[in-house]
Amino acid sequence: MNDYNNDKYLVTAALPYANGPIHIGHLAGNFLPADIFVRFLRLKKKNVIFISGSDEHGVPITIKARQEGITTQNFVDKYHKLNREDLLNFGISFDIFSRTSSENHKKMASEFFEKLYNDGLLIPKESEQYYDQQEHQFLADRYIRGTCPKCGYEDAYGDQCEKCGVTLTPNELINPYSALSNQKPILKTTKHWYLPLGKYQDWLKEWILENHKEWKSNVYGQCKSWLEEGLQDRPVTRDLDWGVKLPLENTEGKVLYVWFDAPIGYISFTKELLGEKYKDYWCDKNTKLIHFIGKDNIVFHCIIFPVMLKMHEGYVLPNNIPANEFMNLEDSKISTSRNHAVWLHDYLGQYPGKQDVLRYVLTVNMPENKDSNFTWYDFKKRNNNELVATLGNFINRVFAMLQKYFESTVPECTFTSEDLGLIKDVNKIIFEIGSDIENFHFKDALNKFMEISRIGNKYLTDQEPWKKLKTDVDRVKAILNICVRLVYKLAVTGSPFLPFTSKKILNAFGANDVKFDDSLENIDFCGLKVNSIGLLFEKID
Ligand code: B3M
Ligand code: ZN
Repeated sequence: MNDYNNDKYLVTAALPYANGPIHIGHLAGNFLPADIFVRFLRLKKKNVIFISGSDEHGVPITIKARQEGITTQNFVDKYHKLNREDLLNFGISFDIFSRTSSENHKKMASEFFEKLYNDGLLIPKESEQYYDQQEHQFLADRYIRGTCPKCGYEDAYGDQCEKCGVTLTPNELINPYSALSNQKPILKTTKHWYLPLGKYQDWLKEWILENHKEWKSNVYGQCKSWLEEGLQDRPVTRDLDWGVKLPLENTEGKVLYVWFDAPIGYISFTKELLGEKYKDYWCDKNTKLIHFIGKDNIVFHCIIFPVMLKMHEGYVLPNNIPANEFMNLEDSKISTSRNHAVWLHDYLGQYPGKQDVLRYVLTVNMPENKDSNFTWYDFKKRNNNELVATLGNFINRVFAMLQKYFESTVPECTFTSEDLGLIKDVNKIIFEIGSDIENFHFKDALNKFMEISRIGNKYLTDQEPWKKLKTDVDRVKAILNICVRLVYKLAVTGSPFLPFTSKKILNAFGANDVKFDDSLENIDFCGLKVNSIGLLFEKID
């Protein structure tokens, strides 16, 4: 057997923070591309698993829980449940969607840290950091406010002044105060463990800049500029009481930094899914590890996590990290705090059963190479002109004629050379759709998919079967036979994008085990009586 047959895909979607509901930006940037890719691989009968879950640690979660007046655990329980349901409702076909507050995860993250520690790879350093005496806790940079040394703005953050944009460190602020208690913080010595990123700089340069030139240009470009600027060592522990406790003596009140434990979630969730067989994926060089993420996560997935994996040894490194840019809403940035977002559960409340419409519009506008924009105007227009008038129209026309002329039974026929030409053209398009998806060009793939329904509509219009019923019924048989094949292929090829619609169509054929690669001339439904499908899409005003 050659290597190709041993290929295994381990696909991950970035773990959403369990601190608010999921919106269209999460779907368009992260979950949809991952889901389309995975569904495609399954159609190609590849060995693939799809992993994600909630990211439940980090300072912001503790602050928000406090604001809501509930325990941090109750807070993440609430959003984990909600987000999981929302994503499953939209057909995101995870093999597992777990969570980082689980004991399984904490154990693996803690052992991961322990191994690096025992191998002497982490660097301990003492430093002075701001401490809030009233709240009894060290303050993350974002929670220290004060006067900007550059422009005098009084409410600058410890990491950046929002007014003049300068980047800061907390001790540069004049008159610092705690955002938790409004009190003046004191400086206190604390010890943390650092990842020696600088030591891996040359290795990273070779691994990414030399060996992964095929990565998307937005990803490659960001890595290049990080690597050219030079990497600083990064602390992977924090003073906090929420997170994965350190497996070391006398470290009470310290936990792993959220960005250290979260990516280990990809491994721990795989283990939760497969038991010891998780090693078949994580520890086998034939595995293609692919991380779907948004652009703000590039450095963590392309630089920090690979360094962690390399230091740990025994695990595969990511093969590709096809990060997306951001999706805006009505021309301005999606913002949870300003409530400027389309939340998935709100959408389903307003448009029940219309998951595929949103999946379609988000994919057509996917921020693959630059930021993109979602508008309700475009949503309605695409629904009405593309899903209803083009795709739905073709499929419903074919089913209606089949019922009217042949009692819903697919007729036997012989093809003309023109028919065979059409079959050849469509096979070519389907092949291209496959390679577009393999190369993460989801928008192109979806546009080509729609092209098939345009071809189908045009074929019907040109052939006018309704005029030939009395004079040349054999011809009508051939036309409908071809159209039925097209409908079936649309259902198969479209299933990664529009899984709900595709399922309705495939049910009409009684088909369940479908393959991407069946070519049009080989699928033959002669004599099959198809069930009715109902209306696939409806106009939205
Ligand atoms: N939770 C950040 C985010 O949602 C973070 C991703 C973790 S992936 C390991 O943007
Ligand atoms: Zn300033």
